Amino acid sequence: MPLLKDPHDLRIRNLIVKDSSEVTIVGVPFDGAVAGRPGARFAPEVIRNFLYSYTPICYGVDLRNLAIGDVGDIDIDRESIENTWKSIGNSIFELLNKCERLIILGGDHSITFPAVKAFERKFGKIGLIYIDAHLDLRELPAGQLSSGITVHKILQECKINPENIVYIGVREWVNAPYYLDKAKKLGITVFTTDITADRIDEITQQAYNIASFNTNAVYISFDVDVLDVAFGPGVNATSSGGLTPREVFRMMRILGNQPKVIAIDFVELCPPYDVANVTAQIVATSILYFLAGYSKLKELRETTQHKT
Ligand SMILES: [Mn+2]
Repeated sequence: MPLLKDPHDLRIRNLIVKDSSEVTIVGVPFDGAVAGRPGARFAPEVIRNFLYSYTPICYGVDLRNLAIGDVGDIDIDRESIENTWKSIGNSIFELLNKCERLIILGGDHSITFPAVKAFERKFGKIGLIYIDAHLDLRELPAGQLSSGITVHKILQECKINPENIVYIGVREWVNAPYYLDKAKKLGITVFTTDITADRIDEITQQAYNIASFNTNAVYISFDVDVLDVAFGPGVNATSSGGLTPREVFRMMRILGNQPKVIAIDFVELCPPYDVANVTAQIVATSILYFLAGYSKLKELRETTQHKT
C-alpha cells in the first residue's frame, strides 16, 4: 500500500520555507551545561517532527497567513561553552535583524544567556519573561557550570532592569529561600504556581505589562520543566505542582498576541527521558498556540491598516 498522500490534507511542513522575514525558527542543539541528565541536544529535531506534522488551522485561527521559515541549527562546539555562546550570540543577532518573530528550539537553558545578550544588543531596553519551575539564580564559583545560572549571568552581563524581569510558574518547594529573597530584593516579579493557579490569563497579561513597561522588546524563555511532572517527564529536572498543558497553551496564545514579544525559546526538553513523546508533543502544541496568538495580532494589524 502506498503512503497516504491526500492533496486536501495540508500540514505545517508544507508551509515551511527556508528563509522568512516574518517568523523564523532556529535550532540550538546544545546540552553541554547540564550536569544531571543531558539529552536536550536531541530536542530541536523531535520538536520539528511533531510541530510540522500538525494542520495549520483550528477554530478561528489560520496560520497560513504567516510566512514561517526554518533556517536549521546554529553551529555549536561541544567542547567549549564559550565558543558555543559566541556562535549563538552572533547567529541570533543576525536573525533578529532579519525577522519579526524568532522561535528558538533549545538546547539546555544555558543557551538563553547568549540569546538574551544578543537580544539586548539589538533592542536596547528589553524585558524578560522567564517561564520556569526554577529561578536559575545560582551563584557558582568561576569555572563551575550549570544550566541553573542563566538569570544570574544575565543580571551580571546585561543592562536589563530587574524590574522588567518576571517569572511565571516558579515552583513552591523546590527553590532555595536564599534565591527567592534575592529575586525579590532585586525587584524581580515572581509568580509562583500557587499564585498562577486558576488565574493564568490574568497573570500572563500582568507579566507582559511588567516586562514591556518602558522597554522596546520582550524576550520569552520557556523552560519545559514548568510543566507538572505528570505532563512533562521528558526534562532534566522534573517536579510536581507545575502547570497543566492547557494553562501553558492559554499563556502561549496570550504572549504570541503581544506586539513587543519578538523572541521566544523552548529549552530543556530532554527526549531520552520522555515517555511516549508526551512532553515533546506538548512543546510542539505550545508553539502552535504561540503562532496562533501572532497570527491573530497580524490579522488585527491588517484590518486596522485597511481602515486608516
Ligand atoms: Mn528549570
